[in-house]
Amino acid sequence: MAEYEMILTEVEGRVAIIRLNRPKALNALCDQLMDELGQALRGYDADPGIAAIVITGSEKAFAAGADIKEMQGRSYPAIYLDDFIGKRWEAVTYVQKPVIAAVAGFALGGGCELAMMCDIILAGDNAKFGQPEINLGVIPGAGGTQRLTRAIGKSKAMELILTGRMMDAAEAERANLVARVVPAAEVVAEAVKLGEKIGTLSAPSVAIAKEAVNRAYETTLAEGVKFERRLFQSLFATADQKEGMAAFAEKRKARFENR
Ligand code: CO8
Repeated sequence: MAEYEMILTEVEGRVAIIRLNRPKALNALCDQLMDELGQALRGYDADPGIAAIVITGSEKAFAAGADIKEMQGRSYPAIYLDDFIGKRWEAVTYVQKPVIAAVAGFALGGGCELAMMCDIILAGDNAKFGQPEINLGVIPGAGGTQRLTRAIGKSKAMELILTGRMMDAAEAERANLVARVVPAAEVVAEAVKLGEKIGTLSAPSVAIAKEAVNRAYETTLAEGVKFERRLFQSLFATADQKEGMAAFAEKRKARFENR
């Protein structure tokens, strides 16, 4: 197992938990932390013993954004030419397995953007989401203007992004940014439970379902529906489809073998 300084990793059953761990900086997402996160994600994605990945922070902060102090002095040519900065932030979007963000406390700026790159957001009841970059003389730079707008709609996204206002967990649930709100102390356990539930199902179906849902963001309805139909048809090549449907007909629990 790799040695990390800014994240903690553990495995519960078939669920990997990656905990962002820079408590003194409210988990500000500096380059090293994002590199370690990417490395851990790639490792768990390739590990057949892992069914789902949970990303979390502390009870005070999921992450208070990109590291402002690290960014502060960068020049335009330097930040433009270092395209790796952008690539480093995209690691979550390349993971095939389900990634669940368990958010307690602040999820601001890049922290909110990181949560939105995950497949499901579970919020602790103390969670606060926002894109406060406008207060720093910039705008969101890791997908916030795009993913927040798709998640909660234009008017509310504009209000949050143009003013930097934070939204609490209840408002985030009403706005459909998060799947569910649970007590903050239980958010990781709930996310693990969710990951374990997904882990009992057929891994090819889960990965393909994730791919199909994500396609909804990228294409027209007609193309998306066609894409879904092809993926649906392709699942009839799996043993898990035969097992799943036989188990239903025989009134027993399916035993998926992920093939
Ligand atoms: N970066 C660096 N340090 C931070 C950050 C941050 N984003 N957030 C908090 N810290 C540090 C503080 O400087 C402080 O450090 P120190 O003790 O050394 O002074 C420590 O964490 C604790 O913070 P506070 O004392 O401020 O704690 P409070 O409880 O008073 O306030 C807040 C909590 C409201 C969360 C406050 O810390 C805050 O406003 N933080 C900044 C939030 C913010 O503006 N986030 C957006 C950052 S910009 C961004 O995310 C752009 C992403 C684009 C990425 C593009 C890549 C291609």
